[in-house]
Amino acid sequence: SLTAKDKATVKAFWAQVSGRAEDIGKDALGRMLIVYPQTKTYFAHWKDLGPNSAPVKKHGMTVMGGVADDIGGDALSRMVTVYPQTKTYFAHWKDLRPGSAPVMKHGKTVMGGVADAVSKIDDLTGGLLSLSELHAFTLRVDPANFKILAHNILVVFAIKFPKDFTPEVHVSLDKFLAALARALAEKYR
Ligand code: ZNH
Repeated sequence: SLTAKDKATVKAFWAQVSGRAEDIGKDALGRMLIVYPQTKTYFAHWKDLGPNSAPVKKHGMTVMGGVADDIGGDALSRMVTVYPQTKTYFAHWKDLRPGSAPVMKHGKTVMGGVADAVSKIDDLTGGLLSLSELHAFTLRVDPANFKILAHNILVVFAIKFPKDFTPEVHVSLDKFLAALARALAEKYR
């Protein structure tokens, strides 16, 4: 089960990867407005367009939040491609190719669920009961698929964050995603 050290490692990794995307977004937006002043016209309704102003930081975070969401889209794209049996659950979508709009959108939803789970790491079973209920009774997803998705999320982390995804982080995230899968499977029994 997840040790205190695993929990700390998962939280730190999460803070780093999500936080770093946001930092990059803030800096990039601040720079754009200075180096290409014509871009300011779109943001004329903001009171302060300085590189460290609140609206610039906030919108930079929004922009890069979208990039962080790509992790989920990439993981889901990979899952339906590498494990085609997982496609059956998404047969109602028109386009299941890697990177397609519905796949990327749902990847974002799933990563929202994972982010929520990080915040509930001390009580995953209790925290995710209604999501488990949804998967068990409404969506009827075979819980074996939770492991497959977890594997794909790990692969995408390894690709996107090769430096931060050390073997130690790998172990803790693997345990966390397994615990998340068990929590999602709770209502199946
Ligand atoms: Zn899931 C949905 C999460 C896994 C399938 N999901 C969903 C949602 C969420 C989630 C949040 C939304 C809900 C509402 O709406 O309310 N998932 C999740 C998570 C995980 C998962 C966190 C792990 C990690 N899923 C999964 C899998 C599968 C699935 C593995 C299969 C394969 N989901 C699903 C579906 C849905 C969902 C089918 C529905 C979609 C639509 O809408 O169409």
